[in-house]
Amino acid sequence: MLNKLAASELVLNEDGSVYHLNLLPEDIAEKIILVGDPDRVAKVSKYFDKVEVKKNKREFYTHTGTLRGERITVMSTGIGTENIDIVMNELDALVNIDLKNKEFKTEHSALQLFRMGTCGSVNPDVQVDNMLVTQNVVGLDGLMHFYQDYEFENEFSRNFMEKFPYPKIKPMLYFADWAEELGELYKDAKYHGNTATFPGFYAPQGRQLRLKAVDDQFLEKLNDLGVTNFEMETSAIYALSRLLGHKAITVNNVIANRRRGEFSADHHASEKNLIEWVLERVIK
Ligand code: R1P
Ligand code: URA
Repeated sequence: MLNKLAASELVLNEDGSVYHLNLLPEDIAEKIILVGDPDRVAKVSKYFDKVEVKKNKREFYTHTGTLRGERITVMSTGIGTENIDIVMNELDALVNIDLKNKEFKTEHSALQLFRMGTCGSVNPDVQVDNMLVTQNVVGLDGLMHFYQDYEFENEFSRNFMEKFPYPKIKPMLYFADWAEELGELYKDAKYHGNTATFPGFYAPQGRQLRLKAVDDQFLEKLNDLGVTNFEMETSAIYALSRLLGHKAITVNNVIANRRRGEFSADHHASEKNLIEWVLERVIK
């Protein structure tokens, strides 16, 4: 068969599970909550009616069960878009590739992916401990430069590209094309914003401990370009979802307001609020 994948391309474990996620097709639901922190997985699944699957490898922890009678999965991605490359390709392989024969399935299955994360705001008026849904996202990491066929433009992206002041970085732009279908999850969020995804937490997000960042005005310039907040995964989740035919949305809890120098007074309570807020709206 022309589309049969070699052993080196789609790598499987001895039990037939996908290499990094350590999962079999029956281990995941169609609705998947993605969190960065592996410790957040059990904090989410404790709300499930029951948990049927608990598997992990490296930073990828997965629990699958039911919530109000509906099947649901929660999985940790760890930090960064390079992990999202693995998560998205292996999740897609679980539903769209016949793992035994290593052939593409003829019928496509679409997953619904909900990133439930944390972020910092670059807009002084975007307050900590509130939910922010990402409408547009700009990727300032390099991941999507390695994939073919990805071009996207809208008003936000045209303005961003025209005025972006750092010529050595080539931003990639994406958007959520189903956010409004989501009803309450979209409507009830306090903020709907433009997110920037960075390949680091310190200088890439303008933080300066003992090392200087390239530009002291970094946060202000991003905000002037229409960016509301930043974190480290959404650009890859949105872009690879569009290419692979899945639906993805990010809801981030704002835990830092960088322009005011504020951090959530109790980020554990804030995380609990995020989990309950998202679960109430993902499954009614
Ligand atoms: C950095 O502290 C991490 O927190 C944010 C960033 O995207 C990065 O992964 O998200 P999570 O809270 O989901 O991990
Ligand atoms: N996550 C980030 O990546 N940055 C922040 O400032 C807060 C959470």
